[in-house]
Amino acid sequence: MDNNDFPILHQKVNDEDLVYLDNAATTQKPKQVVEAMEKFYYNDNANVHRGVHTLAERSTEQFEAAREKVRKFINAKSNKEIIFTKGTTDSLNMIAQSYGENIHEGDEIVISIMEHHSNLIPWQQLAIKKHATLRYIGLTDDGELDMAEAKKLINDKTKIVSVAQVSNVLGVINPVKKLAELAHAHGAVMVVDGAQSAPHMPIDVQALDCDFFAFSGHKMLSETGIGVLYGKEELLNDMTPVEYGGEMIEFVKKYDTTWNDLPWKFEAGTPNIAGAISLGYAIDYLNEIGMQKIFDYEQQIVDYVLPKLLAIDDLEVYGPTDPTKHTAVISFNLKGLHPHDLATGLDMEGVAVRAGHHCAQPLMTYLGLSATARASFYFYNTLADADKLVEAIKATKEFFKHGTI
Ligand code: C6P
Repeated sequence: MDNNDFPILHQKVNDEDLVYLDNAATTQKPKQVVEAMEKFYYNDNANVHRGVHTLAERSTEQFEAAREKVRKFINAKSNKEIIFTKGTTDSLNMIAQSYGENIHEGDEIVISIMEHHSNLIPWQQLAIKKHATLRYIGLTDDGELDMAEAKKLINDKTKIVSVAQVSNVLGVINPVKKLAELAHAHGAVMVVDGAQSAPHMPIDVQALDCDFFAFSGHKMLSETGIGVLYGKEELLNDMTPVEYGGEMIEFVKKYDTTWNDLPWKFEAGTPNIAGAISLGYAIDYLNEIGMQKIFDYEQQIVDYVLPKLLAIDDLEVYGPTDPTKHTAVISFNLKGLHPHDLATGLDMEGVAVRAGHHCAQPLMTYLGLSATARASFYFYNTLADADKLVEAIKATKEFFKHGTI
């Protein structure tokens, strides 16, 4: 696929052509999104929902049009179900704090051991506060979610199940639709952390039948500081806001306040207007290519690169070994080398990967690791980038063995 819309990718780093493989952390932004932002700021910028002047109307129109684009992108029923947030972290915290009011002593919350801290700490802290129990679904030997264990753990005491659709470490796709069925059979709600799935595959929240879905704009071509919380209208209607201020009110009296309609009830203060509009343009860009096409293309990269990585002596690759079960987020370690040294070695070759615990420390502990290196691809990466990754790992291995490349 074409990467000519991404000027940042066409540069040298450490005298090598840049190969950007840190897309799970954040993606690059195409000219179309950056230029649309420039156009918005140069022509239309004003606060939303407040003014009656022309710029305020233009700004509000574009902001609400972006909401409609998001609605279509995830196939929500209504715009009332699309709340703009700061990102996945903000969305998940909002659910835990607001829907969390329904949790009482003795209730259970089920998550998985592969969760990002953003989909773990909010539930852990809620469980502590409410004297509820937090339970973890473990992994199979092949690094997949252990559905047999999930079936045992989810029971009538379970009130919330919250799992990532794609792991940011193992790259595995989790069967969130099946988990939603299990959750609903026991009267629990299903929360999906879509941070690593929404940018890479078609999302249909009605088909998944999840109750809440969270994702971030910056992992799908848009700006930082903008994200989405989808929630079923009937649930959001019954929930109380966790942030108070402008925008989210209907009427404020001295000693009482009534809330605005959905979705604004959950959008206190001036929102990230340009961010939301930028997300709308990012969605236009992704739709132009097609989400299924993006998913299929990235799977081709996995089919190509995963066996090559698995074939490198002393390289330990985590997550499923079957490429059909692995998305283009691939974590690995070179035996005897700290992942930070590996990532630094790769950077010397122009290959940008992330190294660390990837905000998934309980998973690291579970796997007996302190950290991994991680390559994560997007549609603008190529098979040549995959080759460069493999060559750079081999070169780094040689360098640390012999002190020379
Ligand atoms: N993971 C990564 O390099 P925010 O930071 O709010 O946009 O997204 C949080 C988040 C939640 N869930 C999953 C599965 C994620 O991968 C992330 C972000 C980045 O893996 C930054 S730690």
